[in-house]
Amino acid sequence: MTRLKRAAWRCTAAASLLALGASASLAGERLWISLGDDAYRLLRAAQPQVVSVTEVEVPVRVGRLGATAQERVHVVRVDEDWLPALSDAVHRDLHRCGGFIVHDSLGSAREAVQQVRQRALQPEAVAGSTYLINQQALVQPMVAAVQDSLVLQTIDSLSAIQNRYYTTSHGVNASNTIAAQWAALAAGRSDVSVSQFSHPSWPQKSVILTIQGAEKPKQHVILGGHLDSILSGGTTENSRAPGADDDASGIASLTEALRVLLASGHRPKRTIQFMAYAAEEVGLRGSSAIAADYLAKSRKVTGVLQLDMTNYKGGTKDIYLYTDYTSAAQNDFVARLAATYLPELTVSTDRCGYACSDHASWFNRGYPASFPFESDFNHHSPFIHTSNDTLANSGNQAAHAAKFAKLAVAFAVELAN
Ligand code: IPO
Ligand code: ZN
Repeated sequence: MTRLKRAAWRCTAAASLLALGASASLAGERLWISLGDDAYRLLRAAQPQVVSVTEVEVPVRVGRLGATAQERVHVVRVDEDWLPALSDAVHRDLHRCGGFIVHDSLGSAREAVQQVRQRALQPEAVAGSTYLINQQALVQPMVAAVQDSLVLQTIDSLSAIQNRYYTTSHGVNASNTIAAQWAALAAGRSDVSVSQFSHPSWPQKSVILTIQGAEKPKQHVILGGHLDSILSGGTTENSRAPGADDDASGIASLTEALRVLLASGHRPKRTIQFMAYAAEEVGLRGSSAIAADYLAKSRKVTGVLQLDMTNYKGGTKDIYLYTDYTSAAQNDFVARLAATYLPELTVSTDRCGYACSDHASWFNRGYPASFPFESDFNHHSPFIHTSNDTLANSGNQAAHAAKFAKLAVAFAVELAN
């Protein structure tokens, strides 16, 4: 990573445009990506030769009353090296999530964005669940058993790793560490298995824990977060990217939900899977590969919950449900879960933009998805993608992330029964 590049990336939009220009010479891998309008206009400003080969209008939901806005999604070919700067510039300068999705080919990119549009236009299909809430006797004690101190421990241990980038040895070890931690929680349960999903074009594996359903094993309830971290400006073997909030917090919330669920001995009707995705920061690549695999195998998915950043309480409310690229009916269910099991908490909504996190990988393929988040868009952790995304900068607490662990266990048990 040249010193010039690092310097350029730390400045204003103009500089990041400059950085985009400057990096054109250093040809990384050429990739097909899809990205939202904001990111596309910024990219074009820096790389006028970049032209979208396909664009679609996607209606996105605003708020919980069904109002919609239009978002234009583009398919372009880019130099892999440009992506971190692009994502940061969109984030910093347009206050939108610099989301982009990496695709295997132009064909799959085109197909994916057409699907996004179709997906957004078709009426909500409620997949196998009536979204009834009737498991109080099971869920109440699990919610009460959630321990903030254990959530804190997981954030502390994961963020102590040098970085969890998808191509570094530390990133590979982080995946193995989470797989071992989850396997230890599942010890003695013959109905529970842990596997690592390999990705051919990079070394970091995704981790999948499966609790086999007792009655409807072919129907899957999926709870996920991403295990990788990134340092904006470019991440190498020795970069320091603690990612305490982005997204050690989400993995910690999931791990505590998993612990109380397994400790209860409960055997769900449907199969429940906990997933720690690789390579989210570089275009939702891990979750895209897994969701594409499920679609190719026509696997039934009853619902998906994404936890990406749960521990920085920047907003006035406790839980923010994001309404774009998520399912209105399932979001309503999640809001009712919070009202039922976490009545002391306040819930609101916001919008985030295209490819904001791994829920988009499932939603864009037609699966119901929800994304409860730590804050409204303008008040999320300002430290993400820096070496300052530490537990200390989240107040050395995990009380906020523990709220999402409780919501996760309620979501898993209610939807799986
Ligand atoms: C992110 C998620 C939601 C919102 I609102 C703002 C920012 C961060 C997400 N894009 C990311 O970088 N995850 O790793
Ligand atoms: Zn991130």
